[in-house]
Amino acid sequence: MRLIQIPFSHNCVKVRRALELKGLAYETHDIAPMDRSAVSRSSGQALVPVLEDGGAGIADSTAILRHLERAYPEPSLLPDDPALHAECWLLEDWADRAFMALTRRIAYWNVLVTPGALEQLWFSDASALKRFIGVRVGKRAVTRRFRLSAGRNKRDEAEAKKAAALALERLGGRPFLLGDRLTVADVSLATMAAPLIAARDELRHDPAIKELMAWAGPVVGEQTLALYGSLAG
Ligand SMILES: N[C@@H](CCC(=O)N[C@@H](CS)C(=O)NCC(=O)O)C(=O)O
Repeated sequence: MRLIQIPFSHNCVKVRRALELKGLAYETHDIAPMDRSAVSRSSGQALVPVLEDGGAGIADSTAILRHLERAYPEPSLLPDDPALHAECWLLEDWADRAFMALTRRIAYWNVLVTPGALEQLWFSDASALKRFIGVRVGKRAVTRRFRLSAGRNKRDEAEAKKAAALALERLGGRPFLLGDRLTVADVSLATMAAPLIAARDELRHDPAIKELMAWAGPVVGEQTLALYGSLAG
């Protein structure tokens, strides 16, 4: 199995966590964020993650998790009670919709306004010249692609506080969203919320965000925490 990915992409973190929790062996092929040729060749579209598992590359993190549950059912990342499976996928989807694009914008905004952060994230291995040009082109591309602005960030931060409070209400102090073990819903919520670790101090210190990050930490793992944490500036 081969995962085509950008290591810090939260959709890729989501798939890596599912592969690890299922104990599946896999290789990774890391792409540069601005070169999507390997992704297109494998899956006919441009977004990561893409999982190659025999046939054509499978795109979309949720489609990949569904594939893994079908092809490698044990250990299961679904609740024991089959009656809860649909609810589990519903929560998995809610976590994606509520947090995915939102936390990416928030984290990228903080990266853009923190000196040196984009260099570290995208160009840590590049030559000085490549880094100099790449950062300028990259900043413009990210700002346009995700329509980033100070006003948008302000609205996003308010939305993140609301979404985090809702997630905590659903968790209700329990360790899992559903049943008594970790499921795809928890994996999705934790990984989609995780980029908030790289948000501005004021947002990170919001009580709901803090509590959600404390819950998400063990689910996303130390490496991801450290990676996002190092971008916080
Ligand atoms: N629904 C897809 C979203 C994939 C996605 O947005 N991937 C991001 C990386 S986190 C990407 O490749 N973005 C490039 C772009 O949007 O231009 C999934 O769940 O995998």
